[in-house]
Amino acid sequence: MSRRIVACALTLALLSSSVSVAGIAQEHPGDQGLAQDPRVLLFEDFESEQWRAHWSDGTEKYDLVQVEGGLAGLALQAPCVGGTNGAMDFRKRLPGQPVDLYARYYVWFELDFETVDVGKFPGFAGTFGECGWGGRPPAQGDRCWSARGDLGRTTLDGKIPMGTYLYSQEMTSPWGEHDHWDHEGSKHLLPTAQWICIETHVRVERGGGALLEGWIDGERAYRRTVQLAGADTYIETFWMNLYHGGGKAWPQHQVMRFDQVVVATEYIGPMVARKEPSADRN
Ligand SMILES: [Ca+2]
Repeated sequence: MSRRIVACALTLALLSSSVSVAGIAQEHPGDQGLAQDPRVLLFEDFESEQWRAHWSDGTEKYDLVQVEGGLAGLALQAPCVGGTNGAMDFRKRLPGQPVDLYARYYVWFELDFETVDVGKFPGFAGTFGECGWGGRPPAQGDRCWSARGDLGRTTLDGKIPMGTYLYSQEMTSPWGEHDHWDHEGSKHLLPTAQWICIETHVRVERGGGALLEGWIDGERAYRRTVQLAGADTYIETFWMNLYHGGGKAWPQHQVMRFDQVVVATEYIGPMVARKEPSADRN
């Protein structure tokens, strides 16, 4: 079989097997018990002061703040300090060299949150300390890659474009590719001052081809096949990364919040409400 036919067959197999189904979260109203689900590799609701022990690295200090408006309890607050670029950088190293994982998290931007440059957002990576981030593109056949989230510049009506920031075998510059979600619509424009559910999926084939998918509030907003890396790569980490630039710094002091972070082997989906006890007790 020619390489081209093999590549087409792989693409078809990837697309046909990605039909959206009800997520794991539907089986766990309020995300209760999700942490114990055998399909879940990481559950982080930031309710424990020991939350850093759930993660593999990173030493920066973050605030935990009390939140409301769909979510309750404590959330992680990432400080975006005007005049600087970074805001969040820690990872979960994933066990067992996985190749097919989903990550879901909730994000909240404060009301007048503004970006004036592109930026990095949470997502999966396989950088192995070698390449695939920070202007270190992979050479042909290298195993390293990253498929983090991508932030675009704030639109005139105050929304923030969501995408994938991709280091792959298909990139054409030393810096990652900004691949905005939902090229033909506007679903990828994230509003401020409300919680939004983001989910991302990476499935890597043995030859290094991959399917990338994304959902916003349970609606599919992104799907792409890509030659992600060389053969025998895998998903090394889930990277909680937040960085403004490019070259320009955060334009003002502002905050972003994260909560209900889940990494699992199946589609997770948005959190569903817990059933209230029946009022009729007769
Ligand atoms: Ca929480």
